[in-house]
Amino acid sequence: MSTHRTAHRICPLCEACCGLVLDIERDTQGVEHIATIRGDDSDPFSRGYLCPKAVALKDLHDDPDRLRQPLIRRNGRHEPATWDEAFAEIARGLGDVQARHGRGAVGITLGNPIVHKLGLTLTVPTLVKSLGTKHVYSASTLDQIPRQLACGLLYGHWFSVPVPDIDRTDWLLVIGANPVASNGSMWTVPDFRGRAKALRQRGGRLVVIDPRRTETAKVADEYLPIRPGADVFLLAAMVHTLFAEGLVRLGAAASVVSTEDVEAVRAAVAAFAPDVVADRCAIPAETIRRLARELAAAPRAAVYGRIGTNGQTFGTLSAWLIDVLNVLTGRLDAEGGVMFPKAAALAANTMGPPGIGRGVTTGRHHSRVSGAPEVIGEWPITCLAEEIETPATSPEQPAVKALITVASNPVLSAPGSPRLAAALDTLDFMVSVDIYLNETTRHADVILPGRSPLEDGHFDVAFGQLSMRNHVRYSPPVGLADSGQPAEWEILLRLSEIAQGRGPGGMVDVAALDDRLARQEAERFAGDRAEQAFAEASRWRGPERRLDLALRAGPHGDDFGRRPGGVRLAALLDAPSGIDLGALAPRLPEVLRTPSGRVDLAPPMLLADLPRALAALREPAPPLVIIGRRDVRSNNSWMHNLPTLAKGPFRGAMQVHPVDAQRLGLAEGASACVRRADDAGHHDRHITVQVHVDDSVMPGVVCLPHGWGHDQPGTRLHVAAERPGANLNAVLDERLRDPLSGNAVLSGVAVVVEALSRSAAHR
Ligand SMILES: Nc1nc2c(c(=O)[nH]1)N[C@H]1C(S)=C(S)[C@@H](COP(=O)(O)OP(=O)(O)OC[C@H]3O[C@@H](n4cnc5c(=O)[nH]c(N)nc54)[C@H](O)[C@@H]3O)O[C@H]1N2
Ligand SMILES: Nc1nc2c(c(=O)[nH]1)N[C@H]1C(S)=C(S)[C@@H](COP(=O)(O)OP(=O)(O)OC[C@H]3O[C@@H](n4cnc5c(=O)[nH]c(N)nc54)[C@H](O)[C@@H]3O)O[C@H]1N2
Ligand code: SF4
Ligand SMILES: [Mo]
Repeated sequence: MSTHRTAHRICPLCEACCGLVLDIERDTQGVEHIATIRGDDSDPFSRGYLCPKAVALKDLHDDPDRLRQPLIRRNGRHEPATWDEAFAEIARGLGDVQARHGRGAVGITLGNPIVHKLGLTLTVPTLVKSLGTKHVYSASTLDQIPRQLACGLLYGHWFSVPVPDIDRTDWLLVIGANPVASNGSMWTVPDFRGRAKALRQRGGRLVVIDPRRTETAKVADEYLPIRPGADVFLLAAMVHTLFAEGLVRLGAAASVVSTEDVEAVRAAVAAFAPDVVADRCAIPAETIRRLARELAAAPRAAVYGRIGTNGQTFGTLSAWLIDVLNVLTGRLDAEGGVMFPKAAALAANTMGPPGIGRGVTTGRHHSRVSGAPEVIGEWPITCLAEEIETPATSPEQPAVKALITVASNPVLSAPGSPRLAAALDTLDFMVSVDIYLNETTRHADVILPGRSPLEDGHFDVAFGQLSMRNHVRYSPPVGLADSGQPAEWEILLRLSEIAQGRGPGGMVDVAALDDRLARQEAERFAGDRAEQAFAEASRWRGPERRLDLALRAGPHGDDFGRRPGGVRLAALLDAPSGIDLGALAPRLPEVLRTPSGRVDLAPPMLLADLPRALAALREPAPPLVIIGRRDVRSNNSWMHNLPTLAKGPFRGAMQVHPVDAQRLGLAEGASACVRRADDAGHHDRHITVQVHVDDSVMPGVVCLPHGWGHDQPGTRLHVAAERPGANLNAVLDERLRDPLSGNAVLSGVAVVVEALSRSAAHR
């Protein structure tokens, strides 16, 4: 007879961080497998919500293509190897590059799943430090770095990002985000749809601004199409209206925003009157003025923008203007406005002296070829290809000769991917810490597979800092059959020892290194109680031990016994659905870490970028541009191999407005060639797409999701390869960036589309 048990699990697949309950069945042979996955109704944060991806955790755990053993490339083929062989090969390959080109010649790329895995989150910094390289690249520069830069300048830390207090607001503007499909980003908000419905039921209003009538737009009171890339103009014009109509009212922020800064903002947007920007935005001036008035008049209101506003050449300016709107209408730090979460562990804005700090700086060094400034210690990932291709002219500034990729797939996720793929083939050595043999890792000499997320404990370090309600949750390993693979934190510690020249992996004493790191953490967090704190935390190892120390030292922690009843890891084990810590509460001025101790509303770096926007405003908008999209059954580049999600209609088609379809001779299901408008002769940059005629995109805009293109030779993604789709980033231009943050331009790039067939070439 089979028996059942349940396991609680925070979903690691997106930023909503839903609490799940797994029903685990033990069959007559004594083998356990996942029977069902459902939302955890007792979870105080996600309240039972889940999306279709949660169920695919089972597919991921069971996926026969998911690597369980290291691979070493021999004679162009990836062959299974032992862990000792793999680490020995890495010690040889990396050591060789370091000896010949210097330590700085080893680059690293860091991908999105890192932030969803505790072991990776806590250990990646150790690996990066051990490399001693400036060649650090991550998905941040394809994503949220403009938002982090704007918030860093205003509030003093990269991770002090206010989020809409959705459950108490009356008016919410969502611009360049589609939380019904993406489930929220830089804003951990499970069940956005349900919360939006509740907002409307209590008489509130949801407005969506997007070039596509998205799933979120469909649940809104008002939808306004905007021409891609025009957000900076629209937002500046809304700020302009607040000043022009005397609607500025700082509210709670009045004591922390200087009059000089407010006046500097007024002057900075003077040229962006609604009548001036309306045509470029494709939004009437009177509508722009009305939006500003509604925002100012609502009892409680918030403006939220996400990747649609970040992935632009004015990404940082747009991110900043969103905060300016919130500040100038008294929404910052106010209930129902945008508020700062108070995370239970590891949030910089809960550590150190409150209310003041060092602030943020950028450009401490610049990339070798394009001269892009470092931001948060990184260069733009769209610079990686040129940094590999361009030979070094001095030993102080090495080219990338070896590369480590950690949970990153830039060959599909970064613009200019064919160029990057070609560059990867010229590396002297490449290692990937990844779970698949895919479009990027196929270039690696050695692949080290991380294990199934269900084998590890889970805690969200980043998303507690972005949550719409304060809470704390931890999931222990689910306890299915042991794969025998090392944990990823062990893999990364071995790599960091190898990078320091301390021998092949077999020789490295990972346990001793882990002890050392935890001891340092105990001293940092527990001070004179470090010895006891270390001993108590040592019932765990690795990330859990460090997490316990951080929780106890955190703002809700037990302060190592001084605050009985406070949070510690053992208490979380006793609360499998998590602990609610209440609605967001005001945090000004304590949350600030700016040198001034104020909200620096008018950072000179941003004011200096506005003339560039004004110049762009005078240029005509291109006739046809491409934008991206997300689908709830997909996640960036790597979930197309999971059968539960892959089945059903093809989700990688390019949407074309009927008017454009007619003009271009494109029929439903036909195939079309897409290339960049300015790209003469780069044949590898043409992609062939399947057309879907759809009036949800505005005329002049075509829409294709990123993360597809699973037709590369030498990969092992059997399900994904059946319907590979086309790689949007093969068409986008790696040279287009936001100069302040280094973020890639992912949207609004001019393209040419030509019909290839009148009927469906592929499904
Ligand atoms: N055109 C366009 N491009 C975009 C975007 C866009 O909107 N438009 N969005 C951008 C954004 S926001 C992001 S975040 C990036 C994401 O881009 P990346 O950071 O490259 O992340 P993914 O595409 O999610 O690929 C994740 C990689 O990690 C591996 N992986 C998955 N789980 C694990 C694990 O548990 N352990 C390990 N070690 N590896 C794992 C997968 O096999 C895959 O290789 O894409 C960006 N690219
Ligand atoms: N199902 C699913 N969920 C995901 C992901 C996924 O791939 N699939 N990825 C995760 C990741 S890594 C991230 S970063 C988040 C992103 O979360 P979101 O930012 O919500 O992501 P998108 O759904 O791409 O929404 C961006 C919106 O911007 C619009 N847009 C494009 N260009 C412009 C423009 O110029 N102006 C304006 N105003 N809008 C524009 C697009 O049409 C799109 O609707 O989602 C996360 N969640
Ligand atoms: S929305 Fe879906 S993928 Fe995201 S955390 Fe919840 S269940 Fe997981
Ligand atoms: Mo992202």
